[in-house]
Amino acid sequence: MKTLYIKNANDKIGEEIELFGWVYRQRVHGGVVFVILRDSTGIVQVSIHKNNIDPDSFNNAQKVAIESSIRVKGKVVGDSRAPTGIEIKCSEFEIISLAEKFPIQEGAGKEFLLDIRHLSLRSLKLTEIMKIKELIMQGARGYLQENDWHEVFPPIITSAACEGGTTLFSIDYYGREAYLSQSAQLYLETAIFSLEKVYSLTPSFRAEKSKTRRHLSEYQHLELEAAWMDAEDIMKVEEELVASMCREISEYKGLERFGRKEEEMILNLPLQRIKYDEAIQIIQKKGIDIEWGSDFGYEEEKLLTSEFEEPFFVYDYPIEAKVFYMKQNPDGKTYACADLLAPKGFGEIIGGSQREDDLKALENRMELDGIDKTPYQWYLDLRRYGSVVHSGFGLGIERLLMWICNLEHIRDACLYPRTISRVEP
Ligand code: NSS
Repeated sequence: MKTLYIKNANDKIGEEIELFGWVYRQRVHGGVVFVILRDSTGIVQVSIHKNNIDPDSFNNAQKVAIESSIRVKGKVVGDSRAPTGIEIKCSEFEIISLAEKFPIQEGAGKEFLLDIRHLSLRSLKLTEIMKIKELIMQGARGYLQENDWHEVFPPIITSAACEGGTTLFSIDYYGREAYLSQSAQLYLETAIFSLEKVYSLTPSFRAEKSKTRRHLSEYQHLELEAAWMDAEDIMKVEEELVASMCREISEYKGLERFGRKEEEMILNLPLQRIKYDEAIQIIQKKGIDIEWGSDFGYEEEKLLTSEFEEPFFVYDYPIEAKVFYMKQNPDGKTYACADLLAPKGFGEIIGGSQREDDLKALENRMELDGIDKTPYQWYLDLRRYGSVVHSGFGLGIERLLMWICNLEHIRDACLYPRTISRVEP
């Protein structure tokens, strides 16, 4: 049915073409109707002249409502006044489905737009964001393939918490309690004994009580886990992966609408690294009373990251700030872990660490943290049968996208944001 997309119309100047799409704008100007046609690849102006077209087509164009689906035929001409520099001089205008009055008007409120996300996601802004999301994943997959990472598909329904009990969603699993996955990490750790370098892209679920501009209850989680890599090795992987994702979109024209320049998406490796101790000092100097030992909240990260222009690592967090599975440093106070933080207030996009590979040390840490070992027997087995130095990390795709597209709120980084106050549509 459809053989040509709007983006290809640019190469067809002087030719007669047929396009299918939706009415983005329509205005009548004397004997001419101007319709801005939209499809997945962009917009183009179509002019319908009363004197050059059959009366039915002209009537259709006159009455067509925004978001109606249409078919147009016409000659492509260059026109510097048109939004994209070309115009279709229409010879046929067919309404495929006449839309009712579209409920979204200029100046519509944010909550209303979320209530009708199924319609508001047609906006040019959200369309670009979704394309950029797809492109950064292409960049990631390119890197992962080139470097021999294996994709695996871990379960979403789980029996053991990865990131602590406070953000777990529990479900009734045939009368037993099970959980929605917070992270695939523990399962990925099991897979490194056969595949060595593995990754997965899965939804992760967090029953986040905090209502900030960067917390979702469901998000896309890209996680990597590798045998024979220590904390230092995995930081290199993290920065190379993020650099590949950014490079993939650096030349993408759609970035401009978010105020991003191509060169900002070319990261200078190695990325800067600061120790947790130094990060604490920076935050304290800015007047926040934070003690050594706390993890950074939204406000602290905002202050800290406002000092930086590019993503940077904060490493060696105190044990009390992080999670039981991490490898303890010889100082006995910190973990061999690192978070990657996006600059200018955006904050954490990656959490990663070397893992505790010693059975006794891991059991000891779980006891100290008051964690019941029963549901983790399979996880502990990994330290019983051929344990190996290994590391991994998780990258929140929407967090990265939020930084890349300069988004005010993380909800615009997903099709249907799930937050503490929203599960519809
Ligand atoms: O909790 S993390 O810091 N780490 C983990 O889940 C590890 N088990 C991952 C691993 O090593 N395989 O989450 C990782 C990232 C974090 O840096 C954010 O970018 C993102 O996941 N994240 C979120 N994004 C959106 N909304 C929420 N609530 C959220 N929580 C974490």
